[in-house]
Parts: sequence; C-alpha cells; structure tokens
Amino acid sequence: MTRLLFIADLHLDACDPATLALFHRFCRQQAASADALYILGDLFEAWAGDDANDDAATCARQALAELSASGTEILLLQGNRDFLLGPGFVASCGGRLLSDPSIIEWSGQRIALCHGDSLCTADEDYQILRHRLRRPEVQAALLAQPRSERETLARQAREASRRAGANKPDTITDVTQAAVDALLGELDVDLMIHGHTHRPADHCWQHDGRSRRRLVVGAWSDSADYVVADSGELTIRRFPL
Ligand SMILES: [Mn+2]
Repeated sequence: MTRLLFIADLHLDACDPATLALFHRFCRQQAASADALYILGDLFEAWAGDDANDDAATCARQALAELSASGTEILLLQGNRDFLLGPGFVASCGGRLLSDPSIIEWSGQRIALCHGDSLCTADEDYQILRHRLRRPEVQAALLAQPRSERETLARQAREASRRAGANKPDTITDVTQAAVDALLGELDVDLMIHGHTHRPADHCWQHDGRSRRRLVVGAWSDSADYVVADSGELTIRRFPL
C-alpha cells in the first residue's frame, strides 16, 4: 500500500534554526518510511532564486537529497513565498516540480493538489500581484538581477505582504467556497489537499449531489502538521516539536 505525506508552509528561514532542525527530524523519522513526500508550497519563507545558499537552502537541500537517496519520491509545488523555486533546486535535491494545480491518483482516488493562494479570490489585491509575479517575463527579469539585489527584493516583498495581511480580515485571506468548487469542477475531482491559509482542517460538503472533501495542511509556525495518506485513509497529523 502506498503511503504519501503532504506538508506545506514550513517557511524555512535561516533565522529560525529550530524549524530547520525539526524539518531534518521530520524527514528522517516520518518521511523516510513514506513512498512520496509532497511539499505543497512555501517550503521557504522567501526564495530569491535557485542559487540561494543560506542555511535554510542548504539544510533543505541536504535533508531532501538524503530522503530521495533513501527512496522517498519528493514532489514540490511553488508557494506564494517561494514562487521562484525552480528546476535548479529540485534537481539538487532529487525532487520534481509539479504544476499548480496537479492531480495525483492514490488508492483509487483522484486528488487535486495546489498551494491554495489561487483560491483566495476575495483578496483581489493579492490576486493581481499573483498574476503579475507568475508571468514568465516578470520572473525572468527578477532572476536576471544579482543575487544580493534579489534577496533585498524578497525581504521587502515579505515585509509588504506581512503589513498587507495584518490589515485584512480573516474572511479575505481564506479560500472562497466558489473558487474551491470551481477548481474541483474544472478538474472533475472531488478531493483536494492544499496549504497556504494556515487553517488546518478537514472540510466535507455536498456539491451537486457529489460528496466533496478539502484537507488543509497547517503551517509549521506553531506545530508541524502534515497529512498522511495510508491504508485508504487521509488524516491530518501533528509531528511532535
Ligand atoms: Mn502561502
């Protein structure tokens, strides 16, 4: 039976060695026995390009390379913080980049995977920014800057997003049910796993006579939440700090 793990929003940061150590421990104690580890975006607090070589980048590369060498497949989605995560990084850790959204098959079920930020459609300012930052020419222009310049830009973007988020009500920064149902309809899937909102939950509802389910993976700021797919069941678990 295939065992899959899903994590998101670890926000690994060189300034936070405790979470880097926790990630290493998670990889060794949990992920090493899984067939695949899905990282659903925002592995990093910020990502200025695949040439990043700070402690967060080095730690993640090492932990993931060790994991893939031990036989666990590693699949990554970009998040809104690490939207510049690219083929250079995934190749260096033996992983594979998935597009957002992606569909996987597990235990006879089709599961849609996405970071989750595209579903926060009530946050119109953010959706405009997201659209702009996803344009290939904008990303190419960013990546053409020297690394120090990109790191400054990433820091500024992080501060701006923190300030913007602090002024937004909770309903604006969560997904909208309309966007969730639209995406599931488009993909013809009834099951979804995502992160981004930092609101771990297992939502079940009915839509046009179909039972739908949405699992939200929590962030690693307070506790290390993950979703495990094993023996035909999908459950949210908490890795002890
Ligand atoms: Mn995010």
